[in-house]
Amino acid sequence: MATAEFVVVANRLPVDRVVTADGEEIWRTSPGGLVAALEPMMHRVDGAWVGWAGMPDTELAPFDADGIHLIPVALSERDVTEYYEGFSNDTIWPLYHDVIAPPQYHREWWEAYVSVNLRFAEAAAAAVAQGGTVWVHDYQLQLVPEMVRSLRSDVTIGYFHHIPFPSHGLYAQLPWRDQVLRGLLGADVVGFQRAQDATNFVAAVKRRLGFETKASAITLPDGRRSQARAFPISIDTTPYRELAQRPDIRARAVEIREGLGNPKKILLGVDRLDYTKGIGHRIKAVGELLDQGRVSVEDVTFVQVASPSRERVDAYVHLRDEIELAIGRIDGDHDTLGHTAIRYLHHGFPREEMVAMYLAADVMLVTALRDGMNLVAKEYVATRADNRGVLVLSEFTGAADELRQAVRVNPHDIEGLKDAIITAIEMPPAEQGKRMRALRKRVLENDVNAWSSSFLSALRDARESRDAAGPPRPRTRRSDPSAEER
Ligand code: GDG
Repeated sequence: MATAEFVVVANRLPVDRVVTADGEEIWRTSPGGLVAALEPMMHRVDGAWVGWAGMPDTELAPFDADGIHLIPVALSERDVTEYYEGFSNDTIWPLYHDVIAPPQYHREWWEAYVSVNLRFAEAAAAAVAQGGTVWVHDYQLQLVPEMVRSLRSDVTIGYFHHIPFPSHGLYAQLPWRDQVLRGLLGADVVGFQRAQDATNFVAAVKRRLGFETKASAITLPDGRRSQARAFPISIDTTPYRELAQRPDIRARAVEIREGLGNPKKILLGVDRLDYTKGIGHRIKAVGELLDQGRVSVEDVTFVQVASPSRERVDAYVHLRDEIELAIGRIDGDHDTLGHTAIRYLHHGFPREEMVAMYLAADVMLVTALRDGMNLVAKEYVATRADNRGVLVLSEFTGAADELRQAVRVNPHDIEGLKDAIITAIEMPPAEQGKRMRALRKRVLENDVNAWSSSFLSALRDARESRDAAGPPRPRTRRSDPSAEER
């Protein structure tokens, strides 16, 4: 029965099924950027979440977990291969991250993407109450906004894109480029991380579909309007601030330092093991600093947490081999029995342990080659109530638009990256404090609640202006190529 006033649609439900030590099967909140961003809001509003439970070939009835009504969408093993690992993670992901890895274009992957998107759209359309709101998330579901609209013209639809939207020169490669734009334009508000992403989208719409655009506003041929704007995502700062104050976690940070042989400086990287994150560039820079004697293994330890990700996609299998070979060589050349140059951890950690690592880290290295936002940068800042520590931040992250007082780097420039690492290692405490205070002000004031409130308020405005304008009226313009196509 369609009763939910507010429906979130995302590829994954915000839970994982785990078996406890005593054999009991329970649902546990799963890690990841999107869940971290939406979980606090879902606890506040009376809504439903449509998504995949993470297990292929499993039909599940809707259920409640932690006060959230969850509506599972079933995916077959083949759907996972073609829609998720294929089209989402091996076509769209590399294309939208500036073709850092070559995107694979396969027609059968596209067909799977269309049919799975329709399944999500049907589940959302069945769940949402009359006149309710549907908020669709991310690049796996770009066709869902238009599909929901065609099934339920009474609802307000928002879409938020967590990853970059590329310039037209790259976007134009996509064989299904016009269909994807039309899919997104089903939303009343299309949200992006950075102003540049929104600009790229509006330019693609104008160029490919010939629709009328004015700044962030797009007018469709039926007279309906869609807004494309930036809403930079953030984190729920409360758990990070609270965990960072806990005596046991502070003690754990000291223990981590001791376990590393009490180096003078600890450098830290925390990423999913993904080729967009620039882990290889970071390792190369640290390796060269050691080779050149600009840092010593006794004084500086680099800890790299690389949580396992997309392990069945070829590009990720190769990346893991490359990273592990590079680290093995550097460690082999520089380690002593008491000190490790690069401590590499290829597994996930509980949030408590992550916070202890953030507290132990003198320098946080975020060197992504392209990243929608990068929440790790914001998490590090949120934990540093001591106003110590230095954030080295790639210009190619969404976070760089906001976190201006970080040490900014172009990760492709290895010499520049090495100099930035040295600057961070040597930064006097007063300078660290000045920068960290400004970074903390920004992150604490613009948290995930501010993000979701501003997106939802834009959706409310869109609904009000739609109601005021009345039902859409078709507009035929000779110059509209979409009209010719129809
Ligand atoms: C996508 C976009 C955008 C990582 N390892 C562990 C762990 N994590 C947590 C981090 C952070 C999250 O996962 C990763 O978020 P990021 O933003 O850094 O990156 P993506 O996963 O690529 O996220 C990105 C984001 O969506 C949100 O819109 O910012 O640009 O690519 O929260 O802390 N958490 C725990 N253990 C780990 O080992 N507990």
